[in-house]
Amino acid sequence: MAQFEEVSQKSKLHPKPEGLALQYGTAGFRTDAKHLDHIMFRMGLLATLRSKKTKSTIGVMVTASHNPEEDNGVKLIDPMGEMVTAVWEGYATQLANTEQDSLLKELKDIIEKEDIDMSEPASIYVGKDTRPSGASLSRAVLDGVSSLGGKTHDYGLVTTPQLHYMVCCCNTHGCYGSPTVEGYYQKLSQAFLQLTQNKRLLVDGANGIGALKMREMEPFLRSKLQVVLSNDSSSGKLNHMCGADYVKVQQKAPQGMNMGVGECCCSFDGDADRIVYYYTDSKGCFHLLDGDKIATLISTYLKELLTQAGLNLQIAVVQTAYANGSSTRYLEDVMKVAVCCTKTGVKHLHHAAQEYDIGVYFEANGHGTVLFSKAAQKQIQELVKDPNTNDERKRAVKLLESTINLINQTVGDAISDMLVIETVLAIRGMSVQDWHAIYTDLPNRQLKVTVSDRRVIDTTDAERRAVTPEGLQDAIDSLVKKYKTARSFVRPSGTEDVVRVYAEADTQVHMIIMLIIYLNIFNCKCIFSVFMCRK
Ligand code: G16
Repeated sequence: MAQFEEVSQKSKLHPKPEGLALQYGTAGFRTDAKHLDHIMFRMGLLATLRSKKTKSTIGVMVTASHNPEEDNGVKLIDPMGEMVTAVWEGYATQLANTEQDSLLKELKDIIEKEDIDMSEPASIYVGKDTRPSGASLSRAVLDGVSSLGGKTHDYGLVTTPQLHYMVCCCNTHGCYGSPTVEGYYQKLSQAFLQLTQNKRLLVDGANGIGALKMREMEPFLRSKLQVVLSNDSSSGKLNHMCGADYVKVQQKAPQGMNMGVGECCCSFDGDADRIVYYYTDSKGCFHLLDGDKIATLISTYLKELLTQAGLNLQIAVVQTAYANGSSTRYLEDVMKVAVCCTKTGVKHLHHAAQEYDIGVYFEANGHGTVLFSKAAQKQIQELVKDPNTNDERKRAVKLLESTINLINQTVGDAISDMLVIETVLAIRGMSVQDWHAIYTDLPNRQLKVTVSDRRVIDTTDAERRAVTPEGLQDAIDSLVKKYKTARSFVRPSGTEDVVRVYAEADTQVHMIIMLIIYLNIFNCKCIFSVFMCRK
């Protein structure tokens, strides 16, 4: 077939380094950008097959999100804006790792297994973040798509959530919004303007795409939100001493931000799909409001509105093992909402959240959103139109309706989440300090440790227990039982070549002792300082 002839020819321009093997990890492929050209070409091929199979537009985002600037990566986006399914993640890994001379065979195997009609058209949306390697890598994606006869729309520089949104808009034929960056700004800003009063916020753009897009969006917000942007991409390095991952892991403010006492601040990550909030008090203490606090704030607000509107919809919060124990206890015991725990990776949280009328999902690192089932949205819309609804119920249900429009339901979105948080704080008349005081986090810390092969660690129970290597979990258990409310786990990262270690305990001192013993268990180098703890 002529199509395969073209794949064969073009693939020679994107050769796979022999022996190199990469895995479709927590959020796609990620590694040093110089190893990725063949992966991009092949993901262009795979996205084209996925598009033909689903008869829908598929997204390909070239980004390594929170990783250092030298890395890059790629994520595939399914028709409704969600992450590609696990089966296709498997195909992605197979296709990425097959040697050059068996590429066509591998491609044909996928076509046969999935019974793909190759005469179907294919449409792929492509986007990239601001990494210098993004331009040539996204050209490799386009090459892959065109060699299988697919059509592309190259959006150029966009945030990851913007591309997810665009894919969903296209496949719902405009029902979710217009598939343009301007359409995204208009949808979110219109909902925001209906909901809130004038606010001021310090935003750390991580020297990434989120900063550029925030600037573009500002006119749409008509001064209702005065954004003071730092790490705005004009000079500093992407994610270097700034951004949501740095702030969350280091538990300190980013460099380059001029924070006044008590001022409300937030940080995006490198592709603007995560957000964390923070402030410094009059004693100079830094206070972090991470994904757990965000989930609590938003779910409390939604629960109140449901009660006021008289709607009987089930609301649940989805977390991961990284969720602070205090947040889980608060949600279950005080707020009485269902809480469930999944493996790390928004793809897992997203699927769990789809099981509820309203699923609020946030990883502690600030990656998350809220999903409303179709039935829940229908009930809300019907109640808005019902002439017999009294004023209090009408107000509540209208707020719910506008909040839905403010949320990017396709994936965690720093810009959308920021607008939701600002709205909730304004409507509930809360300061960032009031929000922080809802519950007190247990002292906690996350470390990255390097080991020779992180894949020797296998986990179970939503990554809360290590199955291998033998003896590791026993060592953790005997350590944890010495301290009150202590909890700890270890898991291999799916985006970096490190092992992540998490510990929390009733006091800062206990938590630090646990981590020091941990380092002995691993007998390896700690990348981040254990002692850079909060005051
Ligand atoms: C990605 C995923 C997140 C995950 C994070 C870290 O975030 O989308 O769900 O929490 O990686 O994953 P791991 O601990 O496996 O390295 P991002 O913002 O980098 O795309």
